[in-house]
Amino acid sequence: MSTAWWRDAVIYQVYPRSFADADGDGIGDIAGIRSRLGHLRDLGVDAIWTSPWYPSPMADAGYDVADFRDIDPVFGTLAEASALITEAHEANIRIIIDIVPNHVSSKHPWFQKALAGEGRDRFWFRNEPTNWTGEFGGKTWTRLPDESWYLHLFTPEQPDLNWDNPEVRAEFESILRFWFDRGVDGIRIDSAALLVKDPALPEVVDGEPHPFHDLDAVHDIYRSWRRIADAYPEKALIGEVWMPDVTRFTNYLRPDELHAAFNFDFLGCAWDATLMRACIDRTLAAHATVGAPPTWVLSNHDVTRHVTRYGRADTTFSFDNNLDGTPVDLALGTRRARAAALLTLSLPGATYVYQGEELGLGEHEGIPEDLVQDPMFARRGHTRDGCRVPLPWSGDEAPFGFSGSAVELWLPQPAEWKGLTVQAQTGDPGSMLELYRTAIRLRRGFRDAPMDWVGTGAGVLAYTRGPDLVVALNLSERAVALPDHTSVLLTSAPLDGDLLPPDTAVWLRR
Ligand code: ISL
Repeated sequence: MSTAWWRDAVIYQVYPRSFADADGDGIGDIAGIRSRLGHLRDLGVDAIWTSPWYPSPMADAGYDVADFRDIDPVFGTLAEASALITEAHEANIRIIIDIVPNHVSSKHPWFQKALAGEGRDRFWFRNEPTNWTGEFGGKTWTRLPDESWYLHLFTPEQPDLNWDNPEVRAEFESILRFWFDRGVDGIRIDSAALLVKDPALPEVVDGEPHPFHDLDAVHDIYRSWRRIADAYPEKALIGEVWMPDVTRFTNYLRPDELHAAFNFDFLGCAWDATLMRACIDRTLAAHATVGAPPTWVLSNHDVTRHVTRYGRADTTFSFDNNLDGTPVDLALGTRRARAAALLTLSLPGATYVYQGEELGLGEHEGIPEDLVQDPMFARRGHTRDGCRVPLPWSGDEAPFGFSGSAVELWLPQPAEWKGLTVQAQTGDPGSMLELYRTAIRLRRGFRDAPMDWVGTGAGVLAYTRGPDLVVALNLSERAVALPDHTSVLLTSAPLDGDLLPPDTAVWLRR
C-alpha cells in the first residue's frame, strides 16, 4: 500500500442499510458487509466508505446520530465494526467512515439535556425564528413548549450544533481520535460547508453574505482536524462540499485542510462533450492550485442513479431540478454509464463508486408512496430512496440474496433486477460488473501516469495517460475515427470496425 493512498484510490461507497443483510431483518448490517468483502476484493477497490452506522432513531437514515462512539444494534456492535476494519485491511481495503458534525439526533444526550435546560449553548436556541429555508426545503426552526425555537438546517430531528462552542469542537476532535485509534483510514465529513453560522443569525438576503453557507471560519475547524489526522500515518479527510464556486470549493483543499472532496460539479454535468471537457479542465486546474487530488463521482446515496440520469433528455443533476417521472431510456442510460465508467476510472485522481453502480442499477422510481422513508420526500416531493434500494446479489426473485430468507426489505427491489445480480453478471464479459472489474484492474497500470489531451473532432474527448494508454470517449451522435493505437485494451461497447460508435469509450494501447 502506498502512502497518500487517497490521491488515486478507487473508493467504494457502502450504504450499510442496503449492502447486505446477514441477520435476516430486511436491513443491511456490518455482518453483511463482512460476508461480502469478497465482492469488493474481486472488484479491486482500494477503500470503502461506509455511510453512518451509529445509534440513531433513523429520522434521516442514520444521518441523525445519537452516539458517535457506538454502532446501532440494527447494524451490529462496535466489536463487529472492529472486525470489519481488521478483515478489510487483511484484504488490502482501507476504511473511511462517515462523521456528521453539522447536527446530531434530537435523541442525542446533549440535545435531551438542552431540552431540560442544560447546555443549550451547544445548539442554537432563540426567541424568534429567521426566514431561512432548510436544505430539504421547509422551515429551519422548531418551537418548543417553553416557546423557544431551535435551529435545524435539515429535519427537526437533526438540531444543528453550535460550532462557536469550544465543547463542540473538543467533542468532535475526540470522536476523530476514537475512530482513528480503532484503525479507520479516513473520515467522510457530512455537509462540511454548513457547520459555522453567523452568530447574529441574520435573515438570508440576496447579495449579502450568507448566514450559514461556506463561512470563512469553517476552515479553522478543518485545520484543527488536519492536525489530528496528521498525527497518525496515512489518514484522509474527505469533505462533502456542494459548492458552485470552484475557488470557494478548493479553499477546503488547501494543504493544511482536507485531503479531498467530492466533485459534485462533475456529477451534475450534462452528457455533453463541450460541458464535460470544460468541467474536467476546471477540475484539474482548480485542484492543481492547491495540490489536491481531483475526484470523480457519478452517484451516491443522495442523487438519482446515473444510469437513469443519462437515459433522460435532461442529463444534468441538481436538487433544484426535480426530473422524477420524466421519460427514461434505460438502454441508452446504461450504454452511457458504461462509457462514463471508463472515463471516471481513467481520469487522474481518485474515483468513487457508489454501491450498485458496478451492477448498472438504475434509480428505482416505482417505490409506492406509502413505503417511502426519506424525510426529503415530504418537503421537496422528491425521494432519495430510489438510489438506496437493497443490492441484488443472486437468485431470480426478491430479496435476490440480500437477505438469507424471504423477508420484506426496508425498501422493495424491482423485479427487473433479476438480470443484474452479482451472480448473473459474474463471468459475463458483456456485463457492467465485468467491465468494472477489468477497468479497475487495468487502472493499476497507469494510475499515477500524467494525463494529456489529444486533439480530436467535436464531440469527442481523448487523452493519454503516460506512454502506454490513450482513452477516447465519443459523446457525439456519429461514429468517429479512433486515435492512433497499437491495440484495443477495453471498450464500453463493441467498436464499429475502426470507428468509435456514439456513447462509447475505449482504452487503447498507444
Ligand atoms: O439537500 C441539499 C440541497 O438542497 C444537499 O446539498 C444536502 O445539503 C446534501 O446532500 C447533504 O447531504 C448529507 O447530509 C444530509 C443527509 O441527509 C445526506 O444523506 C448526506 O449525504 C443530512 O445529514
